[in-house]
Amino acid sequence: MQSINHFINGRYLPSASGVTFEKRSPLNNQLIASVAEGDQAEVNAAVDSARAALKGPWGRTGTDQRVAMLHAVANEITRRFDDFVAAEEADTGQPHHVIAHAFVPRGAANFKIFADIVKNVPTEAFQMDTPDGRGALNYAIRKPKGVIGVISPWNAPFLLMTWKVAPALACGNTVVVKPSEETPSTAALLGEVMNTVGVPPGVYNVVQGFGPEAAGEFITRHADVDAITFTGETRTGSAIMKAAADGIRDVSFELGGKNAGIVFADCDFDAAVDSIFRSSFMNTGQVCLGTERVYVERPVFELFVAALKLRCEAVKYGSPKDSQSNYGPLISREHQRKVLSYYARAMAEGATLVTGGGVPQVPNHLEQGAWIEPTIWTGLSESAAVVREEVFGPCCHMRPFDTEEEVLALTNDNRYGLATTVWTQDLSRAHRMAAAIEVGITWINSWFLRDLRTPFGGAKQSGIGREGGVHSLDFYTELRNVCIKL
Ligand code: NAD
Ligand code: 6OD
Repeated sequence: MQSINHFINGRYLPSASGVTFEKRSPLNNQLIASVAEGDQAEVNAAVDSARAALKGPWGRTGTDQRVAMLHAVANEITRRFDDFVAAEEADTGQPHHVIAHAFVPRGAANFKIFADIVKNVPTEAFQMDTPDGRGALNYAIRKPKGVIGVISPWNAPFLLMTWKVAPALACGNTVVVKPSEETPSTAALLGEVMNTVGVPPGVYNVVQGFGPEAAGEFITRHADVDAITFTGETRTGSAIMKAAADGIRDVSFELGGKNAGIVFADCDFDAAVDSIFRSSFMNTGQVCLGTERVYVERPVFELFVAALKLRCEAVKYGSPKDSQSNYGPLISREHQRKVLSYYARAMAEGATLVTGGGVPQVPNHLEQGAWIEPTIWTGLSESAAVVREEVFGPCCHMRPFDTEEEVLALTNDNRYGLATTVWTQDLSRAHRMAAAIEVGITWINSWFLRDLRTPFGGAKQSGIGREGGVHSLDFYTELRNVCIKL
């Protein structure tokens, strides 16, 4: 069994208290790691070391050198690709192809893209008139915000953590990261990479542990943390926002979603089935951008339901090491209980079960894992819990629609506003829909196609702020204006 420690000031350390917690495999519930459980002492040490690095070598590192170091981090992640894949597979149990093709490569890409953006993006300048006719020049400079608290979730741990850490470091900040208690491994492993490429101690710190009244909350409440970037549940975002109010600290939030997939009858049917299957069921439905509400134009509704059902019934449950498997478990038995309670609620509220709805038969050695069937319902009203609330599991409710206005109203009638996919060959309609849907990201005839230069974030209760491209610089730097009288 592995031991996973904090990474503070360039060193791996246990908790001062000696307290640890268990990390169990989602595949079979076996104990796979003992993880140091961080408390106020570890948070204080990590924040102090982050502050010292800012005042020390990191604060004196020029942009070129920082950019080169972050490229080296990306290259080292790529060199140690198999280690990161193995660590993420152990923590999440997700299929090898998802982790090796979608999630881990993004870790390296995050470091490269933000290093390049910081190097290449100019700041603004304005010349102005003055009464004496000599004028003045204004120009903006960017300064790191300071010590950034990074609180990240378990569903795509390495991708989501580096999506915050990379721009923070590229902008010259230091970070204190609290990975999810469910997925401690890749954040810990990244410390080795930082040491190998010579990132100074204290620039990247990791405190392992829990959220409320624990390491996560202590980071968000620490007076010397200058800003907090968080990905996770909307409810947690609300708690963190209250903590950040003390000291008026800035926040960037990527929160929950209840995303709609909208399928018009004129779409490329096979491509739409393929993509909606991925968006609803990839990563066992544990994707914030995933589709849990599917609206299909009536003429193709029955066909679409049947096609998606077939895809669900063909999944192969198994461990990442099994090359035949293409479908993993949920993150934990606790999350399995939550998702199953939604499955029961859907039936109690009168759903018609198209497929799934329970725990699948898996080989004996996996029986204790957090397995769950991909599930489709029809026939529920829009007020049903699984139509309104984020389940964060492999499930969707499907409903037919007749008009563009109707599906637009259904789509927007939700407190979340993260992402939508629209399937149609009619370009004018696609543009109309994209402009009217109240979300941060609309994909037309695609899903999860990510250009890291684009703004990413949620509308309504799906988030605050935008990250990605230059938008990340707006959060991770303080933009100052300098006005020179000429
Ligand atoms: P979560 O909110 O339970 O936990 C996220 C992180 O916050 C964990 O590290 C946890 O320990 C920590 N935490 C919990 N309470 C805290 C507190 N009071 N103070 C400080 N830290 C605290 O979320 P999760 O279950 O890990 O992740 C799933 C959720 O994340 C879903 O709602 C999903 O939609 C959302 N998510 C959103 C995006 C996005 O980009 N919008 C991306 C991925 C996941
Ligand atoms: O692609 C990204 O940058 C991103 N934040 C993806 C989020 C996935 C949610 O599960």
